[in-house]
Amino acid sequence: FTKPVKPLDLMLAVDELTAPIAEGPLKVLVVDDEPEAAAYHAVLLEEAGMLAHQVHHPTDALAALERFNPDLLLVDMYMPVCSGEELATIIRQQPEYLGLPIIYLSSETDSQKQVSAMAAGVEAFITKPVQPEDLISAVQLRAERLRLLRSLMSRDSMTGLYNHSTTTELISKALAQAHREKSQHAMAMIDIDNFKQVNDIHGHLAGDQVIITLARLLKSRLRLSDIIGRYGGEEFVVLLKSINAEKAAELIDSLRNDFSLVDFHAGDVRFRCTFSAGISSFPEQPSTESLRLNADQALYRAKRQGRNQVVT
Ligand code: GH3
Ligand code: MG
Ligand code: MG
Ligand code: MG
Repeated sequence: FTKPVKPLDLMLAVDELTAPIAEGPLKVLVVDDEPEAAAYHAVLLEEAGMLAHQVHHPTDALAALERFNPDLLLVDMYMPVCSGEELATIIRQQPEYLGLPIIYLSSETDSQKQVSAMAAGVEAFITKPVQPEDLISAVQLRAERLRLLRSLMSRDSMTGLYNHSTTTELISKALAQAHREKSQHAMAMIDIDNFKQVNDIHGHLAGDQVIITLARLLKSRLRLSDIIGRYGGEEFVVLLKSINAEKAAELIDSLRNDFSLVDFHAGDVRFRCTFSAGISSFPEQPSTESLRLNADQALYRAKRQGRNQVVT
C-alpha cells in the first residue's frame, strides 16, 4: 500500500515563483562630477535602505556599471568631458542596459531643455535641490520594477523555475566560487518518464500539471541555495550545493519516490508518473559542461535500465 499525495498539497506548499533573482538592497549608481553632491544623494538613498555607489568621472561610469550591476542609474546632467545626456545615449546603445532605469538630477528648470535631455531615453528628471522623499520614491519605484522585470525574464513562466540560460549562468558562477572555496557540489539531471504517453493518453493540460507539480516538489524539498532550473520541456537540472554524489543520489531518490506517489487526475481518470535522474559531481567534473554531460550519461543509463531510478 502506498500513501497517495495530492498535487494540490504541493501547490500550496511554496510560492516563491516571483522571488527576485538578485537579493539584498536595491543598488543605485550615482554619477556626479561634484563629490559633495554625489555623497549627499548617496547618503539619502542609503538612509532609505538602498546601496549607493558613487562615480565622479562619467568616463568611469561604464566600468562601474559592469562591476556594481545597479538597479538604477542617477546621473547629473551637467558634467565636464561628457554630459549626462551623452552618457545616457552611450549606455542605451548597450543591449544589457536597455532596461536600466536612468534618472537625471539637475538644477536645470527650463522645461524645454528637460524634455530634450530626456530624448536620450531616460526615465525621469529630478531638479536640484531635491526633496529627499521625492528622490527616494522615484528611485525605489523604478529600481523595484527593474528587479521584477529581470526576475520574470530569468524564469520559466509555467513553473517559476530558472530558465535554461539563467540556470547555466548561475551554475557557472557557483562553480567559479566552488573552485575558490574548494567546495563539493552535485548536479542532477531529471527527466519525466514516458511523458509523451502522458500527453497522448491524458492530454496536454494534464501533462502541464505533472510538470508544475514536479517543479513545486523540487522547490519545496531542496535548499534555497540550490539552483533549480527547467532545462527543457520535461527536463530539469539541479545544482545541489555542498553535498557529495552519494548523498545527492539519496536525496533525489527520496524525491523520486515521493513523486511516484502523487495522484494526478485527468477528468475521472487517476494516473501516476515517475522520473529518472542522473547524478554527477564537482570537482570530479570540473566544468558546467562536463557536469552536464556526465549527468546526462547517467540519466541515459537510468532510462535504459528501466526508468524510475537514480543513477550516479
Ligand atoms: P523518456 O522516458 O525516454 O524520457 O520518454 P519521454 O516520452 O518522456 O520523452 P520524449 O522526449 O520522447 O517526449 C517528451 C515529451 O514532452 C514530448 C513533448 O511533447 C512533451 N512536452 C515538452 N514540454 C511540454 C510541456 O510544457 N507541456 C506538456 N504537456 N508536454 C510537454
Ligand atoms: Mg555637475
Ligand atoms: Mg522524458
Ligand atoms: Mg526529455
